[in-house]
Amino acid sequence: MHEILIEEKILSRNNEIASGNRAFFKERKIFAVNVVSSPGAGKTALLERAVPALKDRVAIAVVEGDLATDLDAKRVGRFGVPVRQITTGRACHLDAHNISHVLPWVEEQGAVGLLLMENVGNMVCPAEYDLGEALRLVVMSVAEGDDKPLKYPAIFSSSDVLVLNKIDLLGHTDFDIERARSNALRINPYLKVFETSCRTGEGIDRLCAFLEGEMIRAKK
Ligand SMILES: Nc1nc2c(ncn2[C@@H]2O[C@H](COP(=O)(O)OP(=O)(O)OP(=O)(O)O)[C@@H](O)[C@H]2O)c(=O)[nH]1
Ligand SMILES: [Mg+2]
Repeated sequence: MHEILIEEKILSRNNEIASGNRAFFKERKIFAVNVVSSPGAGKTALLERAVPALKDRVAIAVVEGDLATDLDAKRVGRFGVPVRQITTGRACHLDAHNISHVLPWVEEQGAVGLLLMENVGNMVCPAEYDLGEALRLVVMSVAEGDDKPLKYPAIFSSSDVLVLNKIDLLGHTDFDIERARSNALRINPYLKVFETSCRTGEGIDRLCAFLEGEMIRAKK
């Protein structure tokens, strides 16, 4: 009982801070995206594709969340955009408080139009923590099994976009892409679903065009 009350208190405090982050982004016309997935589904690989595709059209900044290391920040930093690493230690997710601490850094980067926030690899905890994002994008790779939306519904029901990644590996797995899509849409019929391969680049243009469209729509 005590545990439930403490958790509710933590989440409601998180929601308050997330509202502040959201107001910060709105005021400055920054489109903030929270990228979530299990470890290794391809969040960083997706940023490595999306950043070069979009960076000449919009000023991008990136926040990388990991338990340890700045390996992902280094990978994305190669594309010449500002990247800030948050190491969470033992915390299995980013929270709104983490993000509130990097807002002054975001401000220092000038007129950022797109803030990409890569969450800690985890299909459970990040679902509960609003960061103040405009859009939540969940990545699921074809190596994980097409039943995952049914088994981890919260991350799918709280997301706006589902990216089915590593489609270049489809022939090597028993993953049924149509079953994955229908399982995800059963949990959340509003999900926009994209198929990508960060290895070959397939599907990246479509996803980036969609993100650009959403950015423009949010500015209006
Ligand atoms: N074949 C194939 N491999 C991919 C694809 N996308 C990512 N990978 C590989 O999958 C591995 C994990 O990718 P990452 O981008 O590091 O995954 P992540 O979700 O950022 O992982 P964490 O940050 O640890 O949670 C790497 O070896 C990538 O090269 C893809 O579309 N196809
Ligand atoms: Mg990563």
